[in-house]
Amino acid sequence: MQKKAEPGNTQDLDAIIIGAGFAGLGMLWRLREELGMSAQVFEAGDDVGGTWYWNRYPGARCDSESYIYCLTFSKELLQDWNWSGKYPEQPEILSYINHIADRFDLRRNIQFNTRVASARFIEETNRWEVETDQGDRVTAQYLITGVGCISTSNIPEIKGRETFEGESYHTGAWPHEEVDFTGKRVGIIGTGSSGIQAIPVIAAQADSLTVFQRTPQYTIPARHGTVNRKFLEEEVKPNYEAILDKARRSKGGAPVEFSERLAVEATAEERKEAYEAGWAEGGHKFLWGSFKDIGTDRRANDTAAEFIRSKIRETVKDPETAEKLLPTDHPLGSKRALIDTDYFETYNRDNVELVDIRHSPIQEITPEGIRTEDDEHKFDMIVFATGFDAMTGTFLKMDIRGRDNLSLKEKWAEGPKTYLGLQVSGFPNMFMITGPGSPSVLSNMTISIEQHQDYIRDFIDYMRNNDVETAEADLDAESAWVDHVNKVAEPTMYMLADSWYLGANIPGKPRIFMPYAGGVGTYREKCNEIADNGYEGFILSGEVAEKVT
Ligand code: N01
Repeated sequence: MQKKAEPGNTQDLDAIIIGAGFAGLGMLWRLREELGMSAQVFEAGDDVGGTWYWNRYPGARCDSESYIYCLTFSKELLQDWNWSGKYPEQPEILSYINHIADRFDLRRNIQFNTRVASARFIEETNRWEVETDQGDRVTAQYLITGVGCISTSNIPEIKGRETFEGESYHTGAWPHEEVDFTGKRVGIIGTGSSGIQAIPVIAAQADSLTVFQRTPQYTIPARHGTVNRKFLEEEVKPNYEAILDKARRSKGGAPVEFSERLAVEATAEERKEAYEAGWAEGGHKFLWGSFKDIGTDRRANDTAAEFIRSKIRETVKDPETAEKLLPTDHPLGSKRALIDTDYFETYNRDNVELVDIRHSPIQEITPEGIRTEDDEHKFDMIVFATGFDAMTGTFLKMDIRGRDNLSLKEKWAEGPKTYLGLQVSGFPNMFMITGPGSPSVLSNMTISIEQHQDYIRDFIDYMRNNDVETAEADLDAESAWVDHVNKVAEPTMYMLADSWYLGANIPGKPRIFMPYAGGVGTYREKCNEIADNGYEGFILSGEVAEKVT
């Protein structure tokens, strides 16, 4: 019988899972309950939650609507759980994840406060040997990563950073105790998804807030509020299966109908009407509900971008501040699409100042604050909303080695190479939940996570039923997939901005578009077709690729 999860483990298991967020928890349940396997989860935090355990900054919430941001493996859970907000807020998502862990008795196979330090594929036994920072040494046939795509926070190397004498926080590693901004002078660096959520909330509490902005953003009002109970009870719950089916076949993992109209064919009045309606309704519908060519035709994109700039000018009272907030150097949607609550309105507050660090770069952090080329700003607190070493950072912090002792770091030296974002050639029986090369961060994450969990479960089940000991991405299939991922991204707006999708936020990181931009529906079909063809592109049972780099 599998022992209870405790430090110092030396067990031999069927599977080791890294991470106890949505990905690791759903995987554990499937392997344990559906395949009857022994599985152990290692989790660095002291509780479940993953992304939602670490990202506790003020204003944190998900911008997939709550009714579709959920795990669906239990029909009862789907029916029982009641979200309170239109968009799920971080504390409620964390309660939801805790509820899942308790309801399905998942904690007994999770060892908390434990980081995987290394994972090595032992060719003699075809097993993975995993060592943790708590002295565990565990082996398993399968290694499954549920480490999240945006989980290694990035604090830029700014001169003097260590000298600051006040409090400082990164949004992605927020303390569990409440951070009180009352009466404080706060500086915040970064205006991505995290920054634009945190800024209005901090501004409402702090004595003063100074925002250091490098790239102005397009953001659309979320129009967040309480959930529409009638919609939930009468339209969603009785029809959950059909709604989920639509989400799974869609482009972004949400059950929505994209507009069929082209902005380039519409009149100026028609465009204005559509954009005004999208702005008033709020959320990402502004993009998918207005015109279908915003993401593909720069001329169409320019019309939507100009509309947002007009809204910024209209909202922000001080023309100089408004001008600094106008995004002009990248198309709409080329960085992560943003939705907000009172973001631009916040710049009308007397206690908020915007510093454009493109024109007055940060020179250093001093014991008392931040010095830019033009000014010295004194703070009690600095908040880094400066993002993550996304998609690959967390993998590369661990020493993962496949055949011939090849490290993942060497294998990915020029950027991540995967087959379907699920496997890496030379790393047999290692499966990644939402790895680079899958739609992951370009989709509603729970839909993508569960697609991978189901796929990995079915793959392992197939292996067990067919006496397959190892499954490993074929190098040619992997190269073809990497080429395909690049080709699909090439004509999109994503290639026209310096974003974390391209690794552009981390100095020295290879500039490669990491997620798959073909859409979750297309991707799912491709994965299913591969499974139907006997897991085409995977080498099954012992046949070994000659070259793995
Ligand atoms: O990080 P980001 P994030 N000096 O990388 C700036 C998900 N998420 O934590 O744009 C000065 O987007 C950087 O400037 P620039 C979501 O997928 C989802 O906000 O690179 N500034 C940018 O303004 C999201 O995309 C949700 O020029 C520096 C900011 O810091 C992802 O997480 C909520 C700098 C970083 O923005 C990451 O979002 C939150 C430097 N050296 C997060 N380095 C929801 O679902 C970076 N910046 C709602």
